[in-house]
Amino acid sequence: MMDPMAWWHDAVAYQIYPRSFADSNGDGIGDLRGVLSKVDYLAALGVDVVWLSPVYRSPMDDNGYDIADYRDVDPMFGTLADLDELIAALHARGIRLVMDLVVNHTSDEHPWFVESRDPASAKRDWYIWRPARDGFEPGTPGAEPTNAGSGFGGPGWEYDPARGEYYLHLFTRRQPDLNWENPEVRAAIYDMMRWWVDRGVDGFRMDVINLISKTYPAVDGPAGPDGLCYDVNMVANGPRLHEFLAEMNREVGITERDLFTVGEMAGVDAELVRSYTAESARELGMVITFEHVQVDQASAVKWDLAELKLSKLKSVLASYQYALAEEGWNALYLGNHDQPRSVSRFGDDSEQFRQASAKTLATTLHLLKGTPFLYQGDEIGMTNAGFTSIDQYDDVESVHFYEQALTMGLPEAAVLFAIGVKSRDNARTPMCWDASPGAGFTTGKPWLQINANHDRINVVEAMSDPNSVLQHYRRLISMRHELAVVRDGVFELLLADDEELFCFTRTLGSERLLVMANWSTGSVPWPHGVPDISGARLLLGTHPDPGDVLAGWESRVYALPVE
Ligand code: TEU
Ligand code: CA
Repeated sequence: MMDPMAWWHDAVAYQIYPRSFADSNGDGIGDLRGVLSKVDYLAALGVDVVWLSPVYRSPMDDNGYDIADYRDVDPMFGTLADLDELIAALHARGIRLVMDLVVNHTSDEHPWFVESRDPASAKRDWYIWRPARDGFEPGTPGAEPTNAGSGFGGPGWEYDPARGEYYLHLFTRRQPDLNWENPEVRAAIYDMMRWWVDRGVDGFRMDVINLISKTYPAVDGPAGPDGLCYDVNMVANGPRLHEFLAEMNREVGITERDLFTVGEMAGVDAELVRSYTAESARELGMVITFEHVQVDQASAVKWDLAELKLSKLKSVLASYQYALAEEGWNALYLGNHDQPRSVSRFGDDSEQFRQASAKTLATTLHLLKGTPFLYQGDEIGMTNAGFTSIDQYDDVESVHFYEQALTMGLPEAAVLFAIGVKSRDNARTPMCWDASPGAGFTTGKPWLQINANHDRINVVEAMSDPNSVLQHYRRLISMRHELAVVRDGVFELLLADDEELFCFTRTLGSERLLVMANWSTGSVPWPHGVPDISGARLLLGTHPDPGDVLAGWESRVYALPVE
């Protein structure tokens, strides 16, 4: 059944990183019973969908993005029965559950991979195996089949003595890439997806899904300083990607069963996203893209910091709004478990501006066309971790980078600074529920240090303040539910070159919204070049008594009078 008014067009999704959300048994690690204890909180916030980051059985080399059993819950998080209970508890509150689907790769402990290491086994072609480079002794330096780098640094190939060949791993060496060219692999994955849908899940967030069909692995790519090629475009969006996505949709019944799908895709632009999300393609519902979270880096390397230019960010976001205006759909986000905290990165996390900037970021994002994704903790304006020593970090990406950078002779202070700004651990510190020593997250020792500011920035505090970031999010979420113009209105960017103001309109028939957001700390006089607001109604604002100047980090949403 094709639905031009898909149910997720006025939905807001909330991402839970279970390890850091709520710990029910005091072992310092969040778990499913912890999530269960917070379903009323989610219902009160008003979100429609929960995306649960992986809870499958895993050796946790990449915090669960390395799966050893797709059909079981890791004991660290609980049991399948707990998950069934969570699905029921969410459904009882009208909230859908979307599972993280990590099928570009498995864990090296997955039985498929264990079997595949035997060249005589039936699963020998389930992963991407290649012999050593011509003229090289297998397992010696430089013998890797190509110079493909892993997403977390170092070679993307690992030699396996048992097999006498190399396997491809675009992430850690404990995350071997599945061979999607093999129809048996695809059938096994679709079967597993149907199993989850039959269990009651409402859709999937698909990890690095544009890597399943690879343009590679045949040749060397342009090499960086370490001789390796890290360019995702060398591997992403392979020739069979449309075919695989359409097949998955058909075989799992994604469109028929009205399932929510969001594919994560690095290395795409707005035109490509339209091709994957157009209804007629019957592939995906929407795509998590990366261009807008790369505007503050100076090269393809995320640690290579650059100043954020608002005009650049606006032009990227607007390019998706325009390209997907007629067909296709946007996933909207400023933060997740892979990105720093949005208020520290795009806003201003100082005492003076933290709340206003968190609200203004939210206003801007939630008034765009698409499905907003709210990452746990952003609704209370949680900040970056503020770690200063490598010992405080856990993330495999940060730790790898630290080791590599020091080996290459970079000064430690600069390396720690870049990690402080960009580490994924910034967003992975425990959710702050209250001001107690364990932040209401745990009664034990948390797996990652709790933010020092949790005495001020926590849910209890946010609940008691009618002007909190949390209350602002509740209003934004209900606006999306109530106003068709928020869901369907045509987007138009105003003042594209302005480096302080983010302004746009949304228009649907005779309804028109004007969003005025000051993304700077300074006061900005009301600009020329925006529609006249005499007779307009202020629907939402961050500041009391709005005047003809936009205060630092002030934002407003107006309903313009009908002509
Ligand atoms: O992330 C994919 C991805 O592109 C990451 O490499 C991302 O660019 C990086 O984390 C930014 O620093 C997905 C998951 O979201 C991530 O948590 C996993 O580690 C990765 O896939 C491998 O499964
Ligand atoms: Ca626990």
